[in-house]
Amino acid sequence: MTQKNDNEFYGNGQELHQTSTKKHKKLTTNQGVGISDNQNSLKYGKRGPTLLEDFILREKITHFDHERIPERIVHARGSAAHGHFKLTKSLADYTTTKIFTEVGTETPVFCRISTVAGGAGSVDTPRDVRGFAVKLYTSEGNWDLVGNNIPVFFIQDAIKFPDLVHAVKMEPDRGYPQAGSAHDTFWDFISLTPESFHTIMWAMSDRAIPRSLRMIEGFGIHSFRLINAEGQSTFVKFHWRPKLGLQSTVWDEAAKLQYADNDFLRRDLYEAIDQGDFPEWDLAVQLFTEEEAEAFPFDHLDPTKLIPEELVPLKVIGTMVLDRNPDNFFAETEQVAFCPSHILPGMDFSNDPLLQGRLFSYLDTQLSRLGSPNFNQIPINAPKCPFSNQQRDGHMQMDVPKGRVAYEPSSLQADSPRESTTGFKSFNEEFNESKGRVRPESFADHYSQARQFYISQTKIEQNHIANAIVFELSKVETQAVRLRVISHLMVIDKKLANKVAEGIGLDEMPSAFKAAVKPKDLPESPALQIIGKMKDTLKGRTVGLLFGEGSDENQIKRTQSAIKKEGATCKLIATKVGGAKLSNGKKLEADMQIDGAPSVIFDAVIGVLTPEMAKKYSKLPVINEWFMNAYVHLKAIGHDEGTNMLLDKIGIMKDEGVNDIMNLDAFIKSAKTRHWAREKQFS
Ligand code: HDE
Repeated sequence: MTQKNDNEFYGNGQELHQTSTKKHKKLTTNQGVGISDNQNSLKYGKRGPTLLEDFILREKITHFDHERIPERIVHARGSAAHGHFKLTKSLADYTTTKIFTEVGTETPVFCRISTVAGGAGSVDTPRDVRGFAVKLYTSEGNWDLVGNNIPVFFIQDAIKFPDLVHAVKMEPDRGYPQAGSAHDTFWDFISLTPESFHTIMWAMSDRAIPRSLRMIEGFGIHSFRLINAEGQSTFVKFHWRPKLGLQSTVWDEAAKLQYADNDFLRRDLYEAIDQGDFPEWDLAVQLFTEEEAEAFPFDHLDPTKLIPEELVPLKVIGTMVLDRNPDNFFAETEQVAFCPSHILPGMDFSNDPLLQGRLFSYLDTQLSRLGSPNFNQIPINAPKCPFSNQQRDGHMQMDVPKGRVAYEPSSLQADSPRESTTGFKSFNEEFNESKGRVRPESFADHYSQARQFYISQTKIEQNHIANAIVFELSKVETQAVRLRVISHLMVIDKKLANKVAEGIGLDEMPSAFKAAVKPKDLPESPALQIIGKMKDTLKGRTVGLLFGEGSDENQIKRTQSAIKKEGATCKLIATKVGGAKLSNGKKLEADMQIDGAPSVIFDAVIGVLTPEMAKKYSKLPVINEWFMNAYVHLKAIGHDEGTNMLLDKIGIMKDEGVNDIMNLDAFIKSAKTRHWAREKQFS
């Protein structure tokens, strides 16, 4: 009996894909040798041992064994997309860089958005800062703007970064918690690091639990320099502003999303782009001179400080659109190598000591992660403009340089690369300083902006911040750490400190931390809110519509098309994915089965149910929970007559967020926002 007959005999599946009529590419080894059997290894006898000679098996298994590369030490979990950036306003007075002077030019980009603390396989929705890294493949080389969704950072000096990261990552003895800051080592470090408290306010706000990666801001954090044709420097801070506005989840929703869908944010980004709903961000700059900076009530080189928009307004200069999903997650999203040191002629760094440390770290990290100084040759990292120099060889060299000259200066080869007058030039900064391990006094005020952030929030957001700190400290087991945190909060805002103390059941307040510099009362800055930046739109959002046996097709279709008209998606949900028979006898398929589609994954929910089905469903916990969670998470609920009975039975109170879908306009209006007033019932 031949081997082919054996395969047929055992029915191992080979015959299934051989029946396909499509013309396939030939399956080969990595050496291009055709493979005739990819189902059975080479054996001595039918039931005998596998032979070492089986080069096909060995090649396949060896490659598989080496498929993983070290994940990023931070920002390991990320999602990315391709797109482009288009300049709308020239900054020619400030810089020579073409990306900021050639209005209308479309520059390809690759943008990766990540969590910080968790591993590559961790969930999408823990409370965490999000990385917002953009690689712009400009005509003058690659520019990487490697930022976060929060405009400030936890520490002032790069030398503290490994400690911060070790503190937030899972604790080294027990290996948990994964991807979360609610544990002793993080808060121990934070409570001993006063400079971190401004960023803590942001990290405890709803910015750290976004609804969608399409609805977050991005910040370059540090000041950079723009250099014009005369060699003059202007400082610049970069901001990405989402066209969809800001939107976050509420904490209970974020926690429940972890079991509902580990990949919630990744899926949301992928599906939006896949269906042509391309996310866009405006790029805005804050420009200021050295002299202006000297008059600020803080040091702009301190990365724990931001420049309020009220002090230096934002100027929108262009737009980024993400319009193409990666073809391959590993080749692109995993292998993309961002480095803040990748800047262009006409730009330069500032002396922010955190930025200065990053300029070393990222190149070093790429060498260990990607394993070779030739990581720039991987397609996702390669510039899209010509590049050439005399660097040679190394692991995985893809290039085949020609000629005998691999040095510079040289005279033997006319076309060998030379220096150019348009190449990168550093800003000519003068120093008259002495060497030392020092921190400037101008970095010493750690609380004024933390307070400014807190008082600028709406009452709702202030409550969320207090609740988040209570949650985190309740997970901290060491009382001394909790007390130390509260002693810092007392410097920021006494009411906040009292609220947190009450939330964790503290009988006696600790004394306030002795701040090195007495905090100033800075004016409120509404631009720091999320609620104020929510857009009154349904665009980019998803509504879940529950139907069942006997539901009215007209009602479903009418509702679906009204939602679609708003630029939102409507997903049909039923108790069986095969759907249900409608009142007109037609079968309607569901997009999702209710067990796999809890209401946390939707922005609003609707029920179209007959009174009989409503009665039956009111006994099902999964359906009760569907509507109740939507209500608790402050989402709009739309109902017909049948569903109305169900809502009454479950005990959902009617408010302006609960609407009869006979009046679809009212439902749509209510679905564009969250119904914050409900929170009072739960506090
Ligand atoms: Fe990073 N950071 N970082 N970071 N960072 C990395 O580089 C580092 C900091 C940020 O999607 C690493 O390729 C140091 C601030 C993003 O691939 C590593 C310091 C900001 C990403 C590294 C900081 C960031 C990283 C790990 C303090 C916001 C993900 C893997 C001096 C402005 C990029 C890698 C991506 C990744 C070092 C602080 C943003 C180890 C030493 C501040 C968005 O090199």
